[in-house]
Amino acid sequence: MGLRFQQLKKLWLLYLFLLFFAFFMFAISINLYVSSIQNAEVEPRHPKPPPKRRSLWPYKNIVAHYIGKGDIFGNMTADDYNINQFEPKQGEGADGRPVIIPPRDRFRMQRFFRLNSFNLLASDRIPLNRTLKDYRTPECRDKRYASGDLPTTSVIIVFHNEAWSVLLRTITSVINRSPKHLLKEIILVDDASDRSFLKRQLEAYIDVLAVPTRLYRMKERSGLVPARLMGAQHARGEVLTFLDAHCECSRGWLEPLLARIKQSREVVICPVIDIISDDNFSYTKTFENHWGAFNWQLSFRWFSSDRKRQSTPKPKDVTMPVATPGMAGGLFAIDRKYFYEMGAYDSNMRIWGGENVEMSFRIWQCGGRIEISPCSHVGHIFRSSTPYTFPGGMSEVLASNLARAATVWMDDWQYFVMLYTSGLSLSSKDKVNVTERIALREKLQCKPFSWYLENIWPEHFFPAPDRFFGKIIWLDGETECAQAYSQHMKNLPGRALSREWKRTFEEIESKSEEFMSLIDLERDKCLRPLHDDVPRSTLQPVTVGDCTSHAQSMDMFVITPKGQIMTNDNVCLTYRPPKQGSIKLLRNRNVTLSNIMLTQCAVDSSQFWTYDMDTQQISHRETKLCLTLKSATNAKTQKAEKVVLSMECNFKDITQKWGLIPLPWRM
Ligand code: UD2
Ligand code: MN
Repeated sequence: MGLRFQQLKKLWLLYLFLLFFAFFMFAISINLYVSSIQNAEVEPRHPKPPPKRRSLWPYKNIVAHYIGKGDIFGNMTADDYNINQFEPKQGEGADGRPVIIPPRDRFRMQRFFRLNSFNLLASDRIPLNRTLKDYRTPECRDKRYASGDLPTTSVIIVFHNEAWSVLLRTITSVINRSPKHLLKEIILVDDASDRSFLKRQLEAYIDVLAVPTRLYRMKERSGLVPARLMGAQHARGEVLTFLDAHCECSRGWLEPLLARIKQSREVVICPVIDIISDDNFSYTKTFENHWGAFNWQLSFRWFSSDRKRQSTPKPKDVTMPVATPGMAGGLFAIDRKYFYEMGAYDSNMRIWGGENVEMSFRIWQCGGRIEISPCSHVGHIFRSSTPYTFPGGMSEVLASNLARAATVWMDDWQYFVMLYTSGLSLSSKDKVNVTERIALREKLQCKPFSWYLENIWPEHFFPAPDRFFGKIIWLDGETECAQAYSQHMKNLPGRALSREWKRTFEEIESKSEEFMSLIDLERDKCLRPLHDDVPRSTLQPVTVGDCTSHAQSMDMFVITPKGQIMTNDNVCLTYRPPKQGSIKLLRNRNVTLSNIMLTQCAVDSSQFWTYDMDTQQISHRETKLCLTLKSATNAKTQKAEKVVLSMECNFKDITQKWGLIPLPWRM
């Protein structure tokens, strides 16, 4: 009897153990599955400005972000979308602090993250009126605005399937942190959401708010442009202030915007966009001196080189706005009548993307200004993937929006964008009908795109008539291209001039067809970053590799008449000697530590180069060292790789010979 009981007990224990083990494995596999979907395919997306903290390099100022594609919701059910789990906890997220999800909820947290591409559980714990710090500088805090004199505003918020707590926290922050007499109304436009809590429940909620709040609904999913246009139509404030549906306005955000428009109605004014973490909802202040522009594919980018502020009696008044060539797009204020005089928006832009490019070019080229006010701080949740569907296909929609902007506003440069942006081609132009927008450009007598580049964005890294644009190939002496190129350059008359960029550009231009026809993308070796996928913010070593397009177009270069060698995203070829110790290391061990890097452009002697047509060498102007191709061992992988360094020049050295092969960029 005793024996049987013992056996039974063992069996039971075994059974329990197996049960537990099976459950454990199940949990792990689900976890892995969830995270694998979250890291699904990616594509370029809107960047967030760098937070205000010490960075490793002075140039660490661009943060790229990516869009997720494909099956967004996986195994979520309608109940999951429609349930509203908002349950605020006193003091949670106060002063913009992060929210920590208790371990028992981690699984649910991951699951619900995918609904909005942010941590919904974290948001659902934070009260709608959580406190934030005062993120303004002392100078901004001290500034007084004749508040009685400022124009009134309608705040317009469009949304598609926004989370309840996030949308309502946006609205609450607008109400609580705007002077009541300036806030005429809040206008919500629902771009055909299907979440059930955004129906009657939302209507009932906004009915009793302290500020008149109206809700309009799009009949069918259209995109943020048609939705904002609908909101603007119903607005009665003198100024339209647009916000994304996942923002938090901080103290004193509104007055500086309205004051600037009061001063000049032709200014489109943006706040500084701070970062609300998509992960824990902490609020992080960003730099005040940021400004924006676009890369070769017209994606918005932040930059931080110094720019002049609006002139004032006081020199260097840090409360004055900074002019910005581009706007991020989501957060800005504009005089209502001026908005319409300037052509509102291109109403044929669908879903998402491109409208900020179009508006940036249009406002500047047609006589207005775009500025960022350092005294106005609004937080925005930057996400690393898009949580909603893209009717019409993400790349198709984006391509069409961008083609519209480029065709209307970019003159010669439209071809450049269409040639070198994936999803676009020269025929993209024929697929869009922009007659009305071109008529608008004529009516407003807008300036050409060249004027915009030269005057509004002189730091730009696009090709231009007085610049070289193309590939820099290594003349290994063997390929047909290398031989023909060297032969041609050697036989030039007037060698005295052979080191002037202008003269070089003319020579290359005159031979462009011939050089272009010679290049063999398979065999020739092009100058390019050592890694394909490195983030734009770091220093990248340089190598030579195959000439077929680099993922970020960084195998193509623009050279300015002053000798800066630039590539996409404001990245420049830079002489940067490694620290003393590392030079020794370099000599002894032959590892990948180069004194040549690709990093953020700056007007700095480390970034000026000379080309000698006679010897086909590229040398750093200050140190007179020549670009040289060397084999080195990667310190980490121990693999041999080719790295570009700068070394003593020797005109016989075949590893120092470079050819400039132009590429077409305009018709
Ligand atoms: C940025 C802008 C955004 C817009 C976009 C380019 C900021 C902080 N955000 O991307 O405002 O200019 O670049 O188009 O500058 N929405 C709809 N219907 C849609 C898609 C979006 O109503 O079909 C709403 C959405 O709910 C949100 C707003 O439009 O409130 C902007 O969308 P987003 O947050 O996905 O854009 P974001 O911040 O990545
Ligand atoms: Mn947004």
